[in-house]
Amino acid sequence: MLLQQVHIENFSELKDIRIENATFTAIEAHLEPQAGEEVIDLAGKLVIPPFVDPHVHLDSTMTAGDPEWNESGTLFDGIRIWSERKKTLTHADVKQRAIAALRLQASNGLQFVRSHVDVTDPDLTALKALIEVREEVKDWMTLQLVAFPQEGILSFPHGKELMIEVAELGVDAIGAIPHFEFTREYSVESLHFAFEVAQKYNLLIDAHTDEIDDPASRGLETMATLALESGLKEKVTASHTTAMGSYNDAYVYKLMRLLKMSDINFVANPLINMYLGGRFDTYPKRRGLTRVKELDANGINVAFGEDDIKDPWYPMGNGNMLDSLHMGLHATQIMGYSEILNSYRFITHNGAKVMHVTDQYGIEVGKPANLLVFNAPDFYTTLNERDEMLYSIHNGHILVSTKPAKKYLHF
Ligand code: 17E
Ligand code: FE2
Repeated sequence: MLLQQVHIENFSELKDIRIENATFTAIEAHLEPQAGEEVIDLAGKLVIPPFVDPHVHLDSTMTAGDPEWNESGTLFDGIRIWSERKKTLTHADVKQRAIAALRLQASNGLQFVRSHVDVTDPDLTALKALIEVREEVKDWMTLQLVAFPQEGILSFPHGKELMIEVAELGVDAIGAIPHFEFTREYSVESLHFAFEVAQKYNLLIDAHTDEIDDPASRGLETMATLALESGLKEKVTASHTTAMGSYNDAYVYKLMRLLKMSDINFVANPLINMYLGGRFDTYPKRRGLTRVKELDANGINVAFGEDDIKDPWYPMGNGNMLDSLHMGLHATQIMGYSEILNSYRFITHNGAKVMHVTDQYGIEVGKPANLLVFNAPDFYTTLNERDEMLYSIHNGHILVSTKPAKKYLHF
């Protein structure tokens, strides 16, 4: 296949891209079509690598309103409502909803997704279903699963045993929820335990960390210290870290040195952080996001996730990473022109780094032929105008194509 005349990642000069045997084989200013080669003339369209969602919950997706809507909009009501819905989960129910959400995500250009899966369930219904889903979708979606102890490791009956059981069942990453544990001591111990399990089973770590507007919630410093001292470093991801939006500047100054030394990744979930955050404030009202701009300026990897698609923690969600990004740029004020132009990295390259898939990711000769084409010349225009995704190409095959709708003005 030959894609003609595209702007790769906003690059002003136009390039042709050749794909053979599921791989990029040439990227040049001009390539002559070969006999029998499929040619797509893209005349000045934007090409970027596929979208990555490094943080979503596919076990709870599409359950919003069942058994009740989260009317308060707090994290804690979300956990309460989900713990009711969890009692009625079946294998088929989880698979059907998860695959529907993944198809929606794929239709919007996602090719890499990391799902947290609640494992505070003695039957592990959701995890067993999602392990099957991971296999069933692998031709069109790279899916990673995180063992997420929603109700705590130390604070849930047999929480530690469950984490070991799921490590043996075959997850990609170990999670934790330090801010939800009963005490600070449990919080610290849960993180030590998560690191021990990850090391023993050679897994990545991705913990919901300090997802609370409480400046005293300091799981992050423990995570970063363990990452540094264990050597797990960039295999570790701190998700949410919204308490950092409430930490004082003197503490963050000190913390930043440790964060840089630790090489850990961050995932912010702008839609959900804005929705759940600040719920106990009157005014001034906090935005509930971590310090994305400052972390990024310090060279620390930050990606954006979608977190929820219609579940007890968020009534909306459509599987489109452009929504997360749009909200994230506003909430963190990363909105200089070149910042907007280059902001696709929060939902592409930075997420690929979180998921440890960079060896198979990016538009370079020799890499798997995965890319998106948008109906605009650059990413600033794409994000602002929500121009159509014309193609999602995966391993050299067209996974999704879109015919732009035509609008008529009758005046
Ligand atoms: N569970 C949790 O603890 N936090 C979240 N943001 C979601 C589930 C979605
Ligand atoms: Fe989450």
